[in-house]
Amino acid sequence: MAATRTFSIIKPDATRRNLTGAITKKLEDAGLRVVASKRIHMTRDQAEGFYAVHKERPFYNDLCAFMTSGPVVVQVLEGENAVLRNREVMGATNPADAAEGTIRKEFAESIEANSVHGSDSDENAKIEIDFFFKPEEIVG
Ligand code: IDP
Ligand code: MG
Repeated sequence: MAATRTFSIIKPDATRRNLTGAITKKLEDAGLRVVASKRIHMTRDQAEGFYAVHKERPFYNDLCAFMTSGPVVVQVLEGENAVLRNREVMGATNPADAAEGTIRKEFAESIEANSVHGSDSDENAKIEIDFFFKPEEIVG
């Protein structure tokens, strides 16, 4: 099967605790390859645009505040079945429900500060990659 791509964010709770390398190692050990990566401080506009699908959810404002509270690392990951593979290694949204060995089980602080984002479909992966990366920034 051909490799596909997904989009990942290492969130502010994780960069604050210097976990960029530890989380990236988990992604790599899961068979994913980092083909683009940059550390940025998201603007409020970027956070609101990125999470627009959650606009009506009660946690939307807090989530946008959290995602702009410190640096994040946005990444493009490549591998077989990349979206699903990444969702598996991330673990459940709420770390209390996350399986052993997953990133969120090991590192997340709370349902909000849950250390990583990962696209939930191939279609959204493309939209999210395009939101943060120019084609020439991705080197497979
Ligand atoms: P996902 O990140 O596992 O795909 P989503 O439902 O897409 O989960 O939610 C996006 C992000 O919003 C979560 O990763 C988390 O940071 C935050 N979030 C989700 N549900 C809650 C909640 O009930 N309270 C606070 N924050 C939440
Ligand atoms: Mg989601």
